[in-house]
Amino acid sequence: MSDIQTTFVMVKPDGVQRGLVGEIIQRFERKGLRLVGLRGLIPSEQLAETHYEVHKERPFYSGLISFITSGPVVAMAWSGVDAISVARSIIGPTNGREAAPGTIRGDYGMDIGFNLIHGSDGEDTASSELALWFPEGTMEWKPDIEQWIYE
Ligand code: DAT
Ligand code: MG
Repeated sequence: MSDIQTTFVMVKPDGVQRGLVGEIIQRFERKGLRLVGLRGLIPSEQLAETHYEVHKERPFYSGLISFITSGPVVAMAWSGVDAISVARSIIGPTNGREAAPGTIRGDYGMDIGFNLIHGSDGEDTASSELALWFPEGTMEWKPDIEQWIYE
């Protein structure tokens, strides 16, 4: 077993407001990913701006920052083999109308901005986002059931 990664996933304010936190967590758990961090918070402007710094020049940036800071989010860290791409495939593409059924955005989303959930898009963003949202680190543990997840 190789390439264990940890990725940052966040249920956005629309997902929390719509009562989808449990449903979303369940999809990651059932897939076999390991929950190593979980935190609920209303993000500060500074946190949101750092998180979305790469989009600073985009026309949707200020709307994105007001959306993300508008209410509670649930920040999570998930580990597993290739966890970054596995999480992105559970989440689906950015626009909910284009995302395939079976993905979170495809099953619950109709919009590009209100798209319920964030997932890191690569190793560099995963490590910077984890450091940003989990400054005290994540949980080191190995579930007993993992002997039945990976051969
Ligand atoms: P993703 O969240 O799929 O990685 P992204 O990194 O390109 O997508 O964009 C970050 C977020 O910004 C995205 O989840 C929703 C918002 N966003 C992206 N493109 C947008 C657009 N054209 N109009 C409005 N919001 C947009
Ligand atoms: Mg992105």
